[in-house]
Amino acid sequence: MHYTGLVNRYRSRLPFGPEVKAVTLNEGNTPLIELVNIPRQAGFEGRILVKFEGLNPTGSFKDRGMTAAVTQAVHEGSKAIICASTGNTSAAAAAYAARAGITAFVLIPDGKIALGKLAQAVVHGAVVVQIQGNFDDGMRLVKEVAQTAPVAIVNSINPYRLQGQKTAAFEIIEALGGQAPDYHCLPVGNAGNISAYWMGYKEANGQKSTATMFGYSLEAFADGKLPKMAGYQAAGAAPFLRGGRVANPETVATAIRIGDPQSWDHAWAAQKESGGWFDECTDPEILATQRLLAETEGVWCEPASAASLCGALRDIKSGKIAQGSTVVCTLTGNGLKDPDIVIQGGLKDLIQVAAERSAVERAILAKLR
Ligand code: AN7
Repeated sequence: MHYTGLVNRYRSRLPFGPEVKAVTLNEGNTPLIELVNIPRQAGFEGRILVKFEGLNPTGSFKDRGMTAAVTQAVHEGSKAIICASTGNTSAAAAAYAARAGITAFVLIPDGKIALGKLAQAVVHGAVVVQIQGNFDDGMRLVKEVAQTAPVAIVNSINPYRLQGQKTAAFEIIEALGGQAPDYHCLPVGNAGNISAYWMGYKEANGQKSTATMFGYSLEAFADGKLPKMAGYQAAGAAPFLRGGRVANPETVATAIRIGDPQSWDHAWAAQKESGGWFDECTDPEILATQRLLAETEGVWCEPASAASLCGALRDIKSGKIAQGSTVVCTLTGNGLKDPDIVIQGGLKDLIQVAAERSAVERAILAKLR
């Protein structure tokens, strides 16, 4: 079967009738990769698996929501979409608008967006509006402008976004053979994704479908077990830890540099209903985890994404996450989007030598273990 994206694959679980034509780049169907080295090093006897959303068409989980939001916008006859973004939403909006032949307006914070993401908005032909403010300012402006301008908002306050994003939970259940994990760990910024996953897990749990998708029936997932949802924020942008809006969010993980999450209530509900929690990770912890994952497992995610594994490993160490359990961490975006952050960390294994055999041999022998 040729895979044609998540709207077609999960149409019966999405608010799209058979007549609605999907705007798709074949997003979704991302790998759930079991970590082999990190759990052993951490003395963890359970399983840690990463849902690598960085392998979506534009390199982040935003494609899941964007295929749904743009499909609906085009179905309704919209000629333009608009979003505020820390970079990934704008990249996805730009690509799906290009696909649909409509215009994307993207409001991005001045200077605080990874270069790869800015390039994506540009290359896909979006109208880029750089505002002298942060994401929260952009979000406020988008809501105001959309009251009068003929543009469809494709931020996650658009309910179709979370509908698309919930499909990641379905895929995880299928990949685990009809079961949810014990814990699901995510980075939290605007808080849409954690809300969407919780919705997906609950729907898969409650709904008895006879549809068989790629070998596993979601019907098998009827044992009532739902994961505990753990949301991790960057310490400088952690409104869920502070109990309210953070005025000047600051973090190296620019994707989650957000102080006023739009899905505040949904995310709290996910945390409370699932028996999960919120916690925070410092910038050095986030960057160290990004490196650890890349160096020991071969998986390169962007800094914001590393917050999920960072928090999970800390909670495994403390015993908050029980030994022997199955833990899924969503890696929301691809490391290639933000190479600067790695280069800034130093080129510790870059050796400069003369272009001579003996010099290269010496350099190699000195490094062989
Ligand atoms: C890599 O692109 O908000 O908690 O404007 O890009 O659902 O907001 C990005 C968010 C995590 C947080 N990881 O997800 C945007 C934007 C990455 C992200 C998040 C984002 P939410």
